[in-house]
Amino acid sequence: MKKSVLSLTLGLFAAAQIASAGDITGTITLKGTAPAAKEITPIKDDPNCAPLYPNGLPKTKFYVVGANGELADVVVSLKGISGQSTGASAAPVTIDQKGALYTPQILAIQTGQKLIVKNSDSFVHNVHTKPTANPESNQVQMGGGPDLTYTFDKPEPFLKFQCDVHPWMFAWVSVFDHPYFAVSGADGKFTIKNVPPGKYTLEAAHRKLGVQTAEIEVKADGVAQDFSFEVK
Ligand SMILES: [Cu+2]
Repeated sequence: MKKSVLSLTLGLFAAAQIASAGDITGTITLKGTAPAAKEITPIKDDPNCAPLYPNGLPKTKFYVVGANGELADVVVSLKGISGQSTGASAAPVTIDQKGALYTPQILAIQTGQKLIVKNSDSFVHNVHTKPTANPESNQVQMGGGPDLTYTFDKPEPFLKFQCDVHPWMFAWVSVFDHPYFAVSGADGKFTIKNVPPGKYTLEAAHRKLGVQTAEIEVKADGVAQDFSFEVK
């Protein structure tokens, strides 16, 4: 009796191992030299913001590239999947407004997932979304005021957030109706976890450098796929 329970347990364990999903990992690089980041000069004329930067103005972050071409802020996702959002039960994601900048500037969430927008500054921001598939919204948020919470019902790439008070403040939020996406980090690396084995089209999207795709097959132990973007 004990033996059969043990073998059943081992059998279930083996089945779980075989059915287990794999990770998609890779590194994104940039060939060529990205346009140089520019100082956000309007900050020096803003009485609230200028005092925050006594030692030099912050710069634009349209291209975040490492010393060896590692490219951050690329949104990597599986294409052709829909209706698999787990956003309602996923942990909320946060954007902070600090120093009159949005951090992070590029992020990705699921439909139905909470996106919390904080104002860590002592002055007012006006959070204005400019979606293409979801309803637009426009909300004043006082300095240190209560968080704003957003959810989006429809998938869309690079949904734009901007501040109407500080016209240099932007963030872009890609919304997916499935959990299979990631944003590359400062090291250019990304990991999409727990993808069921199968053949997929993998998309890598950079807001300025466009979109690339690759045909991949995810095995039980995952798959690696790199992307290389080029400055034209
Ligand atoms: Cu603002």
